[in-house]
Amino acid sequence: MIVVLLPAYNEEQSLPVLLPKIANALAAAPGGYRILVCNDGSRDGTAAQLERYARELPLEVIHHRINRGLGETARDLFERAAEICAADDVIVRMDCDDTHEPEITHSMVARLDQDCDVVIASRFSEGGGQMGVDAYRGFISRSANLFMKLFFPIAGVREYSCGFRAYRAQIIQRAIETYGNNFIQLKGLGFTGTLEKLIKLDLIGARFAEVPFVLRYDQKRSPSKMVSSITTLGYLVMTVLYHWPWGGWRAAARRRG
Ligand SMILES: Nc1nc2c(ncn2[C@@H]2O[C@H](COP(=O)(O)OP(=O)(O)O)[C@@H](O)[C@H]2O)c(=O)[nH]1
Ligand SMILES: [Mg+2]
Repeated sequence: MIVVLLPAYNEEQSLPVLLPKIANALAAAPGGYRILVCNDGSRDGTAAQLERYARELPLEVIHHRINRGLGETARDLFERAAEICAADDVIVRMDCDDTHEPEITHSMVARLDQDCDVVIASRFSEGGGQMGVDAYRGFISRSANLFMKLFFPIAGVREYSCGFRAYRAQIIQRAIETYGNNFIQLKGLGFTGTLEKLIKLDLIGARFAEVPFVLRYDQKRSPSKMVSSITTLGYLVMTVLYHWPWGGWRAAARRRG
C-alpha cells in the first residue's frame, strides 16, 4: 500500500486539481493507496473540498482547529501513517500546492524497492529542475541546500529542502520508536522539520537515494507559506543541536551505537 501524506493550509484552489491527479496516478498501484490530509486550521474552503473528495476517494482527514504549523502537522501525519501501515508499505509526503507531480511517485517507489529506505524527489539530480521559480528564490534555495550539504553531509543526498519524498514505512516506525515526540523536535520553526526528518533518519542508519524531479512552481496558485527568516533560524539552531559535542544529536546517536 502507498499512503500519501498532505499537509494542507489554505489550499482550496489546489486540492481540486491535485487530488484527482493523485487518484489517477495511484489507482492501479498494486497494493492500493490511501490519502491522509491534515487540514491545519485553514480559513478558506479547504475543509469543504476535503469533505467532498472524502466521498469519492480513500481519503482520511486530520483536523487542527488552530493553525499549528508544518512541524506539528507533519508529526501528526507521520504518526498516523506509522499506525496504519505495515512495515513494507510506502509513505509518500508531498506538498498540497500542486507543485509536486504525483506521477513521479512511481519512479520513487521503484527506486525504494532497490535497497533504500528514503527516496527524495530531487531538483538537483540529473534531469531534475524547477519551473516558475524566480531568480531570488532560486538563489536562496540553492544556497540553503549547499549549506545543508556542508553541515549535514548524507550519502546519496543533494536535495535537502524539498519535502517530496517516499519512505519505507518501517523506517518511519523505527524513527518514532527511537525518538518519540523528538522525531520532529523543532516544531515551531517553520519548515525546518523537513530537514530534521532527513537528519534523524540518517542517524538511525537509513539509506537514501534520489530520483530526478521538476518542481512545478509555475502551477502554484497559493502564495508561498515559507517564512524564510524563521526557517533560516531553524537551520542554525539545528546545526548547533546536531554538532554539539555534549549530548548533541550526533553524539547521542554514537552513544546509542
Ligand atoms: N499544515 C500546514 N501546512 C502548511 C503550513 N504552511 C504550509 N503548509 C503546507 O506545506 C506545504 C509547503 O508550503 P508551500 O507554501 O507550498 O511552501 P513552498 O513550496 O516552499 O513555497 C504546502 O502543502 C502547504 O499547504 C502550515 O502552517 N500548516
Ligand atoms: Mg510547495
